[in-house]
Amino acid sequence: MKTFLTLFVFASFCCLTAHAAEKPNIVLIYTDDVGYGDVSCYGAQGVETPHVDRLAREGLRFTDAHCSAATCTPSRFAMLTGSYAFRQKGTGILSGNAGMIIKPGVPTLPSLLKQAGYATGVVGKWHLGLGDGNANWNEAIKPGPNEIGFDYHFLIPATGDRVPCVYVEQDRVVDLDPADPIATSYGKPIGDGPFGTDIPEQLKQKWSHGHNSTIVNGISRIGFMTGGKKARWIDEDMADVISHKAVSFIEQHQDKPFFLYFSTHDIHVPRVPHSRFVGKSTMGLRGDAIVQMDWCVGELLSTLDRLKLTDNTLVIFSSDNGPVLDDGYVDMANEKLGDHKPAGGFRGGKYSMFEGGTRVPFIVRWPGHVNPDSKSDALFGQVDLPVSLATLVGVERPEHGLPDSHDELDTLLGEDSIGRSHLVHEAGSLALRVGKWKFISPGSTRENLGPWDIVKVAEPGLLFDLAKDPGETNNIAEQQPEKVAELSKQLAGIRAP
Ligand code: NG6
Ligand code: CA
Repeated sequence: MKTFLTLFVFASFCCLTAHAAEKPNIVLIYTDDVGYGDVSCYGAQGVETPHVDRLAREGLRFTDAHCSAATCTPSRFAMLTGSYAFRQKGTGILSGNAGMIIKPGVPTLPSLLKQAGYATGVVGKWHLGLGDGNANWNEAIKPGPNEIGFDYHFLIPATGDRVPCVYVEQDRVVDLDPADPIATSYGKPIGDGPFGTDIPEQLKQKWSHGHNSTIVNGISRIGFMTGGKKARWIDEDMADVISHKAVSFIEQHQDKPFFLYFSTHDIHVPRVPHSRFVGKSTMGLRGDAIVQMDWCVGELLSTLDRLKLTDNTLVIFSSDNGPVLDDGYVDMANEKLGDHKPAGGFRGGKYSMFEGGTRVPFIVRWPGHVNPDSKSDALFGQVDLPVSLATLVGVERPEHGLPDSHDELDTLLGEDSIGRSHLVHEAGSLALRVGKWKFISPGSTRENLGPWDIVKVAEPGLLFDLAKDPGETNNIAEQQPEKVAELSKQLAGIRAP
């Protein structure tokens, strides 16, 4: 009996300590349009990213991890809901006045962590819509992040290049003067102008395609807005503003487990870094924006160090889609590229079904739990984060929701070198990865990094053996009709509700 009791006490103690260790703080750093090759630890040329490199040196660097889609909105939707975006209509790139596409009540990454007692916050780019589809920017804008599991938010509502160019904190536009109300339009022009179309030569940064409507801070945007003059952001200060908010969130919640989803504006267009970063790369503004993004990472890491939270914080670094060069502004991204390979040598980038569209940097640091300076070639999808992190913190997968999120906690921590057996990539149509095989379904996709060429994908689709041909240069669909049929059938099965 005594031995049994001793064993019981010992076992309870072990469980308790193990349990405590399973509730690290979680900081998810999600960058925008950062390609596989855009940070030094993945081979960048012409720019240095010491803070991201520190994460890799102290953690696990994935070589085959993917965002869900080759654009922002569907990738973020999948990462937060554990559901591929193709399952829900209206999850493509959203306008700045779209309603929120994650329905309150659906289990999400933050709602699962909240169940485990986490304080949850999102700071930075949102682009999942706000309000009911007819947002009044002059009142509380609901539903928003707080209705789907976040306790706190400070947001760039859509993107840096879309109106409204204001921050939203806890459902309200920051610094809004009620005497100067905000209106937005994505159809008919509103406001007196001049617009980007009228005075392209007088703009701080000229537009190359789209982005020619309301001018804010000397830069014309997608969409029209009036009012909110005092509330409008200054692009050059954006990295400082959001890093400061993220640091405050960490400081305020240092005594309990917290989850911070820090979503940078960098390196999305318009690329207008603060003057202290200008010229800090050899690649012009796109490279300088990478330096600024890395600085933001450094701000968070040094805050964790200062508060002695580094050892008990799981940090994840990744990106929402592959790289792009000319994405609508004349910022010389192509001209100043030099030898740098934004997609790390993979084919395509943002908007593409080829690997460059979704294969992104993905780094996990958790001292004492993830081996430092290690590498994983396992197949991992960001769509797995909700269920994997729920498992980590001891929350069971709910009965409904998260249909595509697998428990890949062991992969995330570097214990499983294979990872997912299959993974879907979205970019208009769909692609399927199964082991070394990559099948791209018929449709069309983009080639190059802007300006683009369109590649028509004829029946029965494209097939690549990524083990032999990581650059997807040799389509072997004709030589392997059975494999194509098998993968096409498997994709149809996944696609079915
Ligand atoms: C495109 C924009 C592009 C970018 C993208 C969204 C034009 C011509 N292009 O429609 O600049 O804003 O949408 O990027 O307007 S994402 O990273 O948020 O998905
Ligand atoms: Ca993006």
